Amino acid sequence: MVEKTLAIIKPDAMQDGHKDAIIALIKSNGFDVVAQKTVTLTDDQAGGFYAEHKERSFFGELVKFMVSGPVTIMVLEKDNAIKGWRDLMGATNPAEAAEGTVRKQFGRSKGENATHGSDSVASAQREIAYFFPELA
Ligand code: 3AN
Repeated sequence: MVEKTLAIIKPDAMQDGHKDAIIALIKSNGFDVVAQKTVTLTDDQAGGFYAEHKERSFFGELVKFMVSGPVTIMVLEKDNAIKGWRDLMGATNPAEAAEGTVRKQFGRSKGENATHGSDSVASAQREIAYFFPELA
């Protein structure tokens, strides 16, 4: 089934100059980029986006990192896009991610791990509507 998912190139990968390489990898894996914008998030935007993590010990650190520089936010479309993008990103911790994955190639650490991807149909719908209300 054709699905949409939300992808974010996080501040670490943007600062390290990996944006174009990550988008090239996304496209060469058959995803259509149906929306794209580059923005610097506010504390409120980043905190609202990661609201499900607000009780976790790393929440403050995560928000601080996500507002530390520009991010590129995209909506990707493909058959089984949600799992496909999670698979292409690799494990949360780049040190544990499989060879060839985005996080293995471009992530710095478990917290600064290059990209975000929606983890379910419900998350994808919420996250796409959060940043691209016109697509919801
Ligand atoms: P994923 O992004 O692989 O779905 P989650 O949902 O466990 O991973 O975590 C959301 C985000 O929180 C991660 N992408 C990462 O940036 C950050 N994060 C997760 N675990 C840690 C941690 N132990 N320390 C700092 N940041 C973390």
